[in-house]
Amino acid sequence: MLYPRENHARAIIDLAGIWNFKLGDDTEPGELCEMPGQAEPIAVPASYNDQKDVPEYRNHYGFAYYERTIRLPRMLDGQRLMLRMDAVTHRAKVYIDGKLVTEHKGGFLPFEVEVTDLISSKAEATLIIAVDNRVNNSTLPIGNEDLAFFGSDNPGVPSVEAAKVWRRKQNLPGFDFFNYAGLNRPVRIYTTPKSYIEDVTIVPDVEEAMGMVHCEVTTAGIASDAAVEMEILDADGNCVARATGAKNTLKVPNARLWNPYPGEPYLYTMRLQYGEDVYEQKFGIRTVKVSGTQFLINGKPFYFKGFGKHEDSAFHGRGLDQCLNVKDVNLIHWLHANSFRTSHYPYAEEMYELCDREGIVIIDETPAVGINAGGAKNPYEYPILEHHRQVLKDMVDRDKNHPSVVMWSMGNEPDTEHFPQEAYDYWHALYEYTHELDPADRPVTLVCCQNNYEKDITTRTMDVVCFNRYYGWYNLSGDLDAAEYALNMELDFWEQQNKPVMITEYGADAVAGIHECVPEMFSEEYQVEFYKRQNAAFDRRSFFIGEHVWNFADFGTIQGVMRVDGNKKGLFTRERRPKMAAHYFRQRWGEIPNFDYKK
Ligand code: GCB
Repeated sequence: MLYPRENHARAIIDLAGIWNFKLGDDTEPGELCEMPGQAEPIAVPASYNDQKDVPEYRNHYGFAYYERTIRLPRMLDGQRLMLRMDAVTHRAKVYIDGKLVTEHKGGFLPFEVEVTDLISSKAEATLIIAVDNRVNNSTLPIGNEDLAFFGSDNPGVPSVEAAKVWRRKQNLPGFDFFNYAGLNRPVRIYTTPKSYIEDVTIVPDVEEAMGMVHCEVTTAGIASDAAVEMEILDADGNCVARATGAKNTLKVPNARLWNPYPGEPYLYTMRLQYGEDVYEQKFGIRTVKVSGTQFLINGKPFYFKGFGKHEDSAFHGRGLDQCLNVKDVNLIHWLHANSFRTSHYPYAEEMYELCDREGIVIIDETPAVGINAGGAKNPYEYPILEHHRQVLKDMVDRDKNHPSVVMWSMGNEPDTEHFPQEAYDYWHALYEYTHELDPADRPVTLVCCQNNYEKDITTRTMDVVCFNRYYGWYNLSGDLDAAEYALNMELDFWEQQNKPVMITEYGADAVAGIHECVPEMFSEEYQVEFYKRQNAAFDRRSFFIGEHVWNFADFGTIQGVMRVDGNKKGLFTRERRPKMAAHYFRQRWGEIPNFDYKK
């Protein structure tokens, strides 16, 4: 799906601002809808949970209703009008003047609906978006349905069955990030001419010094004889290649490649014209390939230095915060990092554009987290496959043109140990599907859970072995000697698989300000020591292609005995103050080049 852009053929009306808001309950709104009672103000885009300090907002369960008036200028008459919602978490029902016009499941990818006939003839219309924040065994991410955490044999504590009646209804996330919900990303109306460019797919390749840019455009709307015109502009706006027709391979002599920073992340622009419509898409010329135990970008072995992140901040929750994104990108440069994973869901499109421009490499992940009941049951019996396929398709469709995206992660920490064959069947079908979906055929992976890696028959078959490990934290807690021993043993196992291997999570909670002479858990010193020991094991191994720390910054989670004011494994605090470990990695990563580190 194309990102909305304004130019002399297209306009955007951004619906950001203060909307009317009202919490509902778990009653499903029908074909018709009106605001359920006295509304309160709410900022869009942002999560609603932290905008008012009451438990009802923070711990809501079910629908919440957003409302505003849309006013359209007459100068847009004759244009096609699209209402686009970039992310409504987790499920949306959209009403115009009280009538249902579309619905959507999945909280991290965009959807849109044509509204030309619904609002263009009127001066104004009322938009209501009903947002459902419930997670369960059929959503991604997964929510726990059986209240298993709460039932027990203790006197006074209700059994699981009794708890279902007695406790208030609530979300029980099967994932370790706060279940922020609402209109988390922009809601916009954009226009196109009635005959319009629907999609563009750009697949770059390089032959000798020649950029070979395969470009395919789909058009739609009122039938037109107009031909698609393609032009590639360099960064100074000069046309370096042009072609006519909906599908072409354009040649760019002496192509300047997109390289991760501090290399040059050079961007070209594909300028498309179709009748009255115009669309411009930036892209980079670069190649990505797995070969033996190496991950090659532009033919050179790349070493991933970075982290898993979250979209998470005070007040905004998971809401788009452009200022924070710029700040984070600058902190990534400050650390001499070169990459991150969009743990555990696709991020806002604006972040990918920043990373294209700033030369930061992305592993793009779906929200498939929590497909794991720790062996208590077979999670592959959950009714999620169809939705998972849809999410993969929508993510690849949305992000396929970004040079920053170098690999797809189909999901995080599924059960691959207790149901090994079921896991293999489920993930392998998706692995093949993802390869089919991506016209550029990027590497595909899943991120493996701390488990008995000898029983897991899935991870070893991915293009890159990605694994999350917490030796010295969740197991072998506090014992860094034992942690080092276990990690080395495991790395020896992975070496036999003859694949590129990277760690996608490792880390220790550190509460900023806790210092100790003898490093113990939760101190900043322990966090540094933990990383020093484990990094030494990585440095010794040539098949090991990257280290992604967990996490870039501290982040909000559900409350519980494992969390003191959220997850504290960040290199930075939630406010982006560096811990000792940030300084340690800044030094370390400053000495590790992007390419040829393991020559
Ligand atoms: C994990 C998860 C991540 C958690 C992390 C932790 O394995 O992938 O979502 O936040 O561990 O800190 O427990």
